[in-house]
Amino acid sequence: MTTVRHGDTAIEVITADITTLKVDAVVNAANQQLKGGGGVDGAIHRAAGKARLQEACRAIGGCPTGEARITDGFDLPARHIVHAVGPRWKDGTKDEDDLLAGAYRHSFALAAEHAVRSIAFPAISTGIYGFPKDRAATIAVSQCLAAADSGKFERIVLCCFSSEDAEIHASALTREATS
Ligand code: AR6
Repeated sequence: MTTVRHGDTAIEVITADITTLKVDAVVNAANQQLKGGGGVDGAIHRAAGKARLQEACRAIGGCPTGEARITDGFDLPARHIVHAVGPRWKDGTKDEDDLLAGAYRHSFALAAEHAVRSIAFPAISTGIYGFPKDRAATIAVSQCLAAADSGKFERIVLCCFSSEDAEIHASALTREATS
């Protein structure tokens, strides 16, 4: 685990299954339809309880790429799920960077509105959506540092699913936090 303190916020990089984390909110790498899918989305839907989470998502209706929506956490240890829709990677000229930054920024804004003090993110867009991992990690870390500057969060967790991903995020975090 790598932890960097930034103001009053601890930013951590860990390797874990995000569905097990005891934080106020976990972020889901969702799709525009909020319908559930594979990857971390499937894991979150299974662990939260498919029927109730799907019903809550259906009531919301959908979410544009680069934004986020919030539901209850249902059977998760987390109180809330923030459903963030990252971009599909195309060639880097289709606004992918800004859309990914937007997914993080909207997630933090929604979380703050719901008095969330601790929040965990998966590496949005870097699985099925194919966003290059280093580039995505730099964007994720920049948004975490900006959110830490707001003073609204005690703990921000970048929850990686492999030690290789954790190394990528840890080096982005130490680099960006000291630059
Ligand atoms: N805990 C933490 N991270 C995980 C977990 C888990 N349980 N499972 C996977 N990851 P992906 P995307 C990591 O593909 O690229 C879905 O079908 C995974 O290793 O889940 O944003 C949605 O419905 C990777 O690092 O999300 C969308 O259609 C990261 O989570 C689409 O996939 C994100 O990979 C979204 O694709």
